[in-house]
Amino acid sequence: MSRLLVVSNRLPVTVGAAQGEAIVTPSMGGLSTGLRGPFERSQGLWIGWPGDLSRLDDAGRATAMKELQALRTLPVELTADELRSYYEDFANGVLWPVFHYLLDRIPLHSGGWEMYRHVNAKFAAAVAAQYRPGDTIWVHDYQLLLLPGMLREQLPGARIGFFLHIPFPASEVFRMLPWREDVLRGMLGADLIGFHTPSYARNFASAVVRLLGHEPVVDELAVAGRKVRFRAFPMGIDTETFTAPSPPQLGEFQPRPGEHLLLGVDRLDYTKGIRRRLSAVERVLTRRPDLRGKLRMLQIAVPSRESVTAYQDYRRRVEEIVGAINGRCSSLTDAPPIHYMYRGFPQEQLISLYRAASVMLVTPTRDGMNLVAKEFAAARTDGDGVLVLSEFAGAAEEMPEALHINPFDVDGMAQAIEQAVDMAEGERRSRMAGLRARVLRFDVHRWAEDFLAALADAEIGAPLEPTPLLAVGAAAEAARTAALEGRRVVMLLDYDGTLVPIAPRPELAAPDPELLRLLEKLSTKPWLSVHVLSGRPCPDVDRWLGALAIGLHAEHGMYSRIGGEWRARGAVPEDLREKVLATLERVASNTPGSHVELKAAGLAWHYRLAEREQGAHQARELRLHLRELLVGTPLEVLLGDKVVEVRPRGVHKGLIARELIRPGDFVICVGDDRTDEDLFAAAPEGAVTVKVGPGATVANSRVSDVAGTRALLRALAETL
Ligand code: ADQ
Repeated sequence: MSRLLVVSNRLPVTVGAAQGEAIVTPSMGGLSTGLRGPFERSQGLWIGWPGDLSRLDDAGRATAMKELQALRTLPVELTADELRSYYEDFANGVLWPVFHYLLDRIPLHSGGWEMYRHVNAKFAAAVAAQYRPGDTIWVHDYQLLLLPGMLREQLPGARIGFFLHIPFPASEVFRMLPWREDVLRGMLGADLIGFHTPSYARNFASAVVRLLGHEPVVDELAVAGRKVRFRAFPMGIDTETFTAPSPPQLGEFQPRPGEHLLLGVDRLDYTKGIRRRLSAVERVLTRRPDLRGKLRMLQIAVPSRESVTAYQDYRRRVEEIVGAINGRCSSLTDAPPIHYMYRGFPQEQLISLYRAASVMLVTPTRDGMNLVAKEFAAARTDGDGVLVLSEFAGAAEEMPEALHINPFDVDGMAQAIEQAVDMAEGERRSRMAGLRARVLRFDVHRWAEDFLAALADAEIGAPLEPTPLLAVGAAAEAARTAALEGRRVVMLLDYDGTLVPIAPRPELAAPDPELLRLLEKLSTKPWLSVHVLSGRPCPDVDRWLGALAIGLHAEHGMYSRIGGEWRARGAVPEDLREKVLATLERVASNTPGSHVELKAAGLAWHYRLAEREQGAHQARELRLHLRELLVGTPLEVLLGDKVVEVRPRGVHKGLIARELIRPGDFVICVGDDRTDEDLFAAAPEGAVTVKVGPGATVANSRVSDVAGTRALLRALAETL
């Protein structure tokens, strides 16, 4: 089994000091519980920040390090400056609010980016130093978004997974981030990217296509010749802990007969919707005098990020609202309805409270998943209790039996609380049964196994055998030898992107004098047969290259001119042409920046200048629509680089190549896009096939751009 290297901002340990002695205790969060199995089985290593060790003296430090090592954890120590800038200012001050849609919380001067990058690089160095070939690296969360990309550079062949524990926002929101492209590139260093819900995965795909132009196919992206998969892996909880029987530890919170306990359990965070929740409870008390004295709300808030100003402010405002509501709703006969506690609770007490509550209120304005909702359901071994759940928590997508609320609609939330309190036992039990079945089945162990299994299946990082660069001199020499042996040398060349650079508008890609001179010179060699195979219509090819004595092929081979007149291989029947044209024109008018091209034998819709996501989306829809329209006709749909084409079936560059090549020929094929792959596939054994630019290919060599093709032409022109 592959050794697991887990990387997270924080190590799952607490380093304390008692009587000058360092004590390291494992802290059992959801993540470490879920990973325990694979971590132990693979003798893994956990890399992360151990907390502040500055209070320890030298001896204490040495003990702490030894204990950390015994737990197979590797500390990445951070200075106070690094921590403040990377963790507080950037991760929690900028990324956290943006990813939770809280745009008004983004500071005017968002500092910390440089330090964020620096600390991510520090983590990368720590991981790279531990890495052994065959290891599996699993990076966690928004503090380390750049880490997968940095690791990919240092360890091209490593198996890297990344999981985001918070939402991935809509691309409209994500693109407000000034460092958005760097963040995406960082994430794309992974082989597998996991999110809590399918909608976060969709948001991510949309950001990638809009900002970087990589078009996803279902759950996969092609990035610099690598495959990156992305999909939802909804995180679960350790159900065993929450279902185990335990004696109630409720003290004065034991509900009296006829009393309803409403419960809120959160990290004190402004995304958790605590203030609106409390207002909703007040509204219930005002609207329903019959519930006064029978409704108690217990709000537990565990301290979090206390050194961040926004959290200090939020705490003050929560405490103010608790005071205000209690002031308004208490009387000599009725105790204050809201009990608020600002501290962490031992898990057994939390479980007792989950079991005693009539209604659990989980009302975040945004939450990646929210495990409290799942813990509540798991703890209800009695099958009773009602969950009121925000539709903006990731958990809502998996928990349809909860009462869903919009946390911004305080009135609606109050109605849901009333509905929960009044709900008949039968309905409560049937809803809870549905919730529990799913929570118990998809627990945190299953989550970790599913992710790691998908990561084990992923095609690893860098392509194992990258296409080698073309050795121009050797290729020219091989051609010369073949010619001396009396063999014919056949060159099949694509035009746009191969002989000339891609131009923003098709009419701007005319050949330059150097290219014409080279082709001219090659055309005079008796042992050489040169052909240009283009996707362009005849008039373009004829106007630009018609004066040369070489073979010309337009519209991917629909038209050919070999030493005489242009000859057609087929045409689109008139009635179909009209139908297809109407469809393409409708799409073009709905997609600014795109246009329809009428070719002699086909029709094409180009979208290179359209907004990327819309272009890609329309291309997908158009392809599906056209395929349906063209079933049973002699036409087919062809996808090129930012173009969708309709043309007679079966005519492609590969077909032309097979017509042109005779046994014994020495063949050279050069091309840059998808249609040229047919050409490469048709080339005989021993041929020199050259892909221009990046991307997957069946060609046996590669040049990086048009200059590479020109170098080959020059070498051949000069060789003989
Ligand atoms: P959090 O924002 O911390 O996690 P959540 O998923 O609810 O949110 O997890 C909170 C955990 O803290 C729960 O296990 C809960 O029991 C515990 N807890 C809360 N209040 C407590 C208290 N007073 N005392 C003791 N324990 C308390 C982030 C994301 C979430 C995502 C998780 C996991 O923000 O959306 O679900 O990571 O990926």
